[in-house]
This record gives sequence, structure tokens and C-alpha cells, in this order.
Amino acid sequence: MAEKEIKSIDPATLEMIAKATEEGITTVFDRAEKMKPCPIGADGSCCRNCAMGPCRVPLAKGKEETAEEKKKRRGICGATGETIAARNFIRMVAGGAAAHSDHGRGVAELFIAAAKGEAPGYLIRDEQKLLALALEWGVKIGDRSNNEIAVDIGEKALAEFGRQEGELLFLKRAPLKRQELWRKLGVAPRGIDREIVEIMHRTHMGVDQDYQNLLQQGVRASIADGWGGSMIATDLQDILFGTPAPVLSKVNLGVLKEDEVNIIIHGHEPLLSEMIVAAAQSPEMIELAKSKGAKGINLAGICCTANEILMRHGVPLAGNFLQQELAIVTGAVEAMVVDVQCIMESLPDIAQCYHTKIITTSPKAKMKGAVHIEFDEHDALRSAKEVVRTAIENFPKRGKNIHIPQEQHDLIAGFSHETINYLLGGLFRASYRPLNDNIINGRIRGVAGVVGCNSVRVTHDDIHVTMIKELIKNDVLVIQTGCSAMAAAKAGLMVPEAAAKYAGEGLAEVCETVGIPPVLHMGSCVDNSRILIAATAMVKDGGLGDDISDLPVAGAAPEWMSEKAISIGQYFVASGVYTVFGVTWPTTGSKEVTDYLFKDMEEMYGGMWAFEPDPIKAAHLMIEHIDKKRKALGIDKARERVLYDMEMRRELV
Ligand code: BF8
Ligand code: SF4
Repeated sequence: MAEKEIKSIDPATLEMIAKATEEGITTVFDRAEKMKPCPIGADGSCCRNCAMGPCRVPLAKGKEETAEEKKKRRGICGATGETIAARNFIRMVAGGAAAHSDHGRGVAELFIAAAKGEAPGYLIRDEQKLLALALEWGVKIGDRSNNEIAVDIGEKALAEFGRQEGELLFLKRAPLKRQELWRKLGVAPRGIDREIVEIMHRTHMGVDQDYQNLLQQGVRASIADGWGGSMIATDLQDILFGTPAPVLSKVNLGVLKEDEVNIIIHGHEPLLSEMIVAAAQSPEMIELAKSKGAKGINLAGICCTANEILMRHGVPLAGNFLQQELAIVTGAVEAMVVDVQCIMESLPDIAQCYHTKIITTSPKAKMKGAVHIEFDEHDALRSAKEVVRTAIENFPKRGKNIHIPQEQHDLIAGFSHETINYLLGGLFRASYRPLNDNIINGRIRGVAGVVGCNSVRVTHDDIHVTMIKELIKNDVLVIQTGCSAMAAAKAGLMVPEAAAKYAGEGLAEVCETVGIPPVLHMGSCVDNSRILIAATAMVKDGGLGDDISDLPVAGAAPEWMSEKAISIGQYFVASGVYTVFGVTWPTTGSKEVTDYLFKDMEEMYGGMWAFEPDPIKAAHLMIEHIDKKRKALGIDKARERVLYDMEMRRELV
């Protein structure tokens, strides 16, 4: 890992880090300086799966290991460096897949309750998507009501988690060739929970001792995430809350308002936040806010909850993962409402220095020092109003040390798979045809999914933004989710004007004609499933091969840090996508394990992992892969012929 020179490229972040330092507040940026990563653990060479250890089996650096040394490099139970690295790696997959899938389960439960009329306030908002899913899953439509159909769909979705045999229903969405490959390699997941539990079993002391066999189970559980838990979360959320359509909003800490009650929604599940949006708009709450001296109620989001309510309601984004503490440091946040995942335990401590209330809402995620207002889905509006009221009542308690950075940018979000389809093909001939055509004729070189976290181990946002700029400059259309999307939005890349400013000539022309930015925001991290669907739609539209692995596409998580990112990366690889990670790589302690992931998987899945912390080099690895795929498809010459005469301009899109 290279030493970073500055903490962030984002002026608002730097401004708030300075304010925190001045006020004697410790943040993640300070803690990272004191706590260096353990080099043995970082390489995947530390096992603490039983109480005879922890056992450390580091690979000696800078020299080739002899067979004799390798034989001796074992844990107390005899576990080899390979087994230990593979076990650690797939336990990360299990953690990530569990997080996404438990989110999906929660959505399915609420979905059923809503359809049964047991969760007042929630309605089926996207009837078309409900009926499409009913057809896909063989749920009877006839003259049944939407709610009757939805009960059956919700129950089928919920059963996917506990399914014991057969395979997940959504696998059938993948290109046929991919499905057959998964079956042939024995990685078609049976049930979502089952694959995750099996990882925990197989990595227990003394069970699976074949690193290839272990890694294959990691693949199976990751597919259960991307084509299972995450896809269920996205689909059912769309039906329940509406499928996103393009929406204009703003991003960065400058969206906080000095004269309004600021409520930040942080975490991942949109179940409660959807209701908070409704509660904050209610006349009763606005009146109450005014009675306390505020001009209104201002909602803003952090992390993936932010992406969810941005995509569907245009609620502005306050910032990404590394900005959560800094939002409180503004002194202007009345309440930060959290649910699950990516929430720093330091928040209540920092909040103590201001008036901010940290409100936990999930029985799964409580925090010492926070107020707990449990989200009751059967009476959600009441829970939401209680949260909003708590924030409003806190407004008069603001201190004097308020400073909101001015920094904010416009962005357009809401690019669901359906939206891209309509935008490109029109409502009556919705298709990916124009995208495929523009890839085939070379105006668009390929498509890259740039996703994932922030890591404090690298300069905040820098790796994302540098990589994305390099990709679009080279005519690669970028699609995004998660904290990475917010980094690009803050850098002004998610507005249509960014095409002329940053994109290569071919990509810029297409973006200008369609009226889209060169970087498309597709949602939260569970919405990476939208990218799988988009890739499959490209395959099905024809002309670009017959599997995802034939497409000129690549993926990256350049500032990753979470276990969820590893699960996502693994299901992209298993789906046939070349996937580059930055920052650090968690299996460098075993050459065999790393080679298996970086080389053997390409032979097996057509997609593979790669590691490159330098964002420009990583972008070029992706471009090289895209060019390799273009060549295999026989469309590599097209780019050379792109001259943009008037006739070509006219026929564009
Ligand atoms: O699920 S990108 S830091 S917020 S893990 Fe977390 Fe990573 Fe952000 Fe969203 Ni995803
Ligand atoms: Fe050590 Fe084996 Fe126990 Fe791991 S499982 S801690 S390698 S003895």
C-alpha cells in the first residue's frame, strides 16, 4: 500500500477534518494513523478459528519459498497457508453475503406484511414490475388483486433464503450459457442461508482442507448474494417503493441547512427511511419544526440508505462512508438515524461534543450512547414520526460551533436497469440495442462498473475519481453504485455536461444525443444486482456474444474495505466479469490461493480477480480487458474507423 499524501480530494471533507482537529475531536482519519494494519492478518495468514491459536503463518517476503519451508508453514492443527488464506477469504464472502441477504430477507418480510395489509403506509408502487415478476415466477395473476399476487411473490422470495435443494429462482435470469456453467462447476446455489452456513461449517477447525474446494464454496455463496439476496432486495424494494427514474439532486455536506432541522439517514435499509421521508413532509411535523424556530426539515443521507432515497425521492446525499463523522462535526445535525451496516461506533462519542442525537432503529444494531427508537413495520409512520420529532425537539439545543461547508454539486441519479432501457430505446421499444450498436460501432469502447466503499488507507475519493476520469476519457461508459457513486457525483461527473468536459469523443457524442451523464448512478450496493441484469440484457440484445464473459465490460472497487465488497467482487467474477480491486489484497499470504483467484478463475468463469492500487494502471487493465473482448468479438477495427462525419452523426442512436 502506497503512503497517501493527503487525506481526501474533497474540499468539504478536508474542511471538516480541520474543524474536528481544532475542536479536539478524533475521527477515523486520526485513528488510522495510530493503527497500522497487522501485516500478517492483512495477507490472510492469521487463523483464529480455534482456541489453540491464533496461528500466524506469514509468507517470507522477497524470496522464493522452498518446498521444505512451505511444508513447515502450518498452523498448530496442521492447516497450511493455503487453507488459512482460503478460509479467511471465504469467511469474508460469508459476512458480505449475509449482510446483503439479511437485508433482502427484511424486505421480503415487510413486503408480505404490506401485501397482507399488516403494514399500514406501505403500498405496491410498481404494478408493472410486480406483474412481470409474477409471470417470471409462475405466480397466478388472473383476476387476483395486486396484494394477493404480492403475498405469493413475497412468500416465494422468503423461501429462497431457507431453500434446501434445487437452485435459486433468479439464476434463470442469467444468460443460458452462464447457468449451464454454474451447474457444471457445481456452484449453482441451493438456498441463500444454506450456502452461507456451509462456509461457516467448512471453515471451522478441521473441516475442508482443500483451498480450491473452499474457494468454490465462496463462489457459490457469492452467487447466492448477487443473484439471490441482493437481487431480491432490489426487486422487492422497487415494487414496494417504486423503480427509480432519473432525478436531479445534490451531493456533499453543503446540502445541510443552517436554518432547518437537519436529519441524516445513514445505513442501508430503506424500509424506515421511506417512512421518514413521508413523516418529514407531513404538515404536523413541519409546523412543529417552525414552532421550534426552524424554517423547515431537511433530510440528507449517508452511505447506501442515502442512495436508496436519492434514487427514489431525490433526497440529497450528505456524503459517503468516510464523511459520516464529519457530518456531525458541522454542528448542524439534529439527528443521525442509523439502521445497519457501515456505521462507525465512534458516532455517539463525537455526537456528545455537539447536540446531535444518534438514533438506532434496528434490533440487530444497537449502540452504546445512542437513543434507540425501534422501527416497528406494523406501525412505521409512528416510528418515523417519533424519530423526526426527536430531531425537531433537539433543534433549539444547537451549540455555537456550527460550520457547514459550502461545497455541493448537482447530480442526476435514478438509472435503474428499466430507466436505461427506456432512455436508450424509448418507451415502446425499450431495449439495449442502441447501447450495443454504439459499442459495436466503437463510439463506446465498453462499460465499466465502478463500485464500492471508501477506505481510510488511501486518499478519500481520489482513487475512484481518478479511475473514472481515465475510463470515460477512453470512451468507457461508467455505471456506479455505493460510496463510489457519491465520490463521482461530488467530483461533478454525474451531470450531462460532464460528457463534453471529461469523456472521449465517441462517448461524449452518445451521451449528448441521449442526454445522459457519462457516469450513471444505479443505486446502493444491493443494487449491484441491477448491473448483473443490465449486463444480461446486453447479452440478450445480441451482437456482443452469448455470455456476460463475452461482453467488453469490466468491474472495479478501487477503495474497497468491507466484506460486502468481497462478496460483490466474487459474484461479478463468477458471472464472467474481470474485476479489479485496489487498496490491499487479502490473500497475498498464499501464492496458490491468489493464483487461483487471479488466473484459474478466468479459465473457469471467464471472469477473474485482479489487484492494482494505482487507479490509472487499474483503469488501463480494465481497458485492456475490454479491448481483448472487442477483438474476440471481431469489433476491434470499428473504433479505428470512427470518424464522425455528418452521416454518422445523423444515424447516432
Ligand atoms: O453497502 S460502498 S462503505 S455504504 S459497503 Fe459501506 Fe462500502 Fe459504502 Fe453501502 Ni457498500
Ligand atoms: Fe491454529 Fe488450526 Fe486453530 Fe487455526 S484452526 S487457530 S490454524 S490450530
